[in-house]
Amino acid sequence: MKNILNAPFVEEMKKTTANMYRLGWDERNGGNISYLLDEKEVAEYLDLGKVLRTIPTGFDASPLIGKIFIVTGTGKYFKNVEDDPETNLGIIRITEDGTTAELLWGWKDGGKFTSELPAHLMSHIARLKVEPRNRVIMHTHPTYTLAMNYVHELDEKKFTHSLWEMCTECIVVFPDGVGVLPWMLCGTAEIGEATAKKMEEFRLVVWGMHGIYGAGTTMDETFGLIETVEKAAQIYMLTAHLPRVNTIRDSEMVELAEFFKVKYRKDFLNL
Ligand code: 2HA
Ligand code: ZN
Repeated sequence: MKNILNAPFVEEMKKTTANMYRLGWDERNGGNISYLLDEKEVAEYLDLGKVLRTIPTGFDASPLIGKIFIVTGTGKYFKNVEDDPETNLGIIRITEDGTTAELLWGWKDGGKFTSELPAHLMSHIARLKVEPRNRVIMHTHPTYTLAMNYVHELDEKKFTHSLWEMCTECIVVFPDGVGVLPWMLCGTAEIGEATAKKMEEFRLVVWGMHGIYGAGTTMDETFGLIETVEKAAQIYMLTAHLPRVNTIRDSEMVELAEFFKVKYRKDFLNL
């Protein structure tokens, strides 16, 4: 059996959480990540017959029965994952009843998965239906994206359009746009269901005045999506109070989308 602390998926979780913490997006216990793993790969590091504990999830995730995820822990700080992954992360498998998680590794202090597990697993279910290669769901509190929530209408067409105007690459990186939810109570099945519904259409979902969710086939893709939104939001916040002299026009966004051959939300442009 290989040492799990050297597993590529543990390394990716360590690097990503450390990076996000350093960017200032994940204060205290803010943010959470879930990553769908390949069973054969996990079996190189763990005895899959050995269950440390079972933890009820409180909701039905039947489409994910048997699936294995590495997940950040509730109350755990991104800041601390790198130095102590076995306390701050856990590897879980969804059992046959669909409502229980078997702990295969981690949370060695008795901890458990993120309070946002409903939003994560429901989003995995939704994304896998439209993109069978989806692996990662990431939630974080990026500073400028959050700031923009307070000064910009929380309307998904207008919000996406403002972001697309801020960087030339935006419409190419997230041509499917950004879904937006109003402020809602977090940690509940309700916000999980609302997020998953948006995830049928979008890989990015803003939680009004809270943060953002991203979905992708790899850690890099998912992080890259959120990073690009955050960069655009930063430019927006640096310029929102100044007279706008220049902008990227809608006709130019069409040129970009067509040149890079991306399927974009035409209805989010004002053509
Ligand atoms: O896990 O970010 O949304 C802490 C949070 C809750
Ligand atoms: Zn949050």
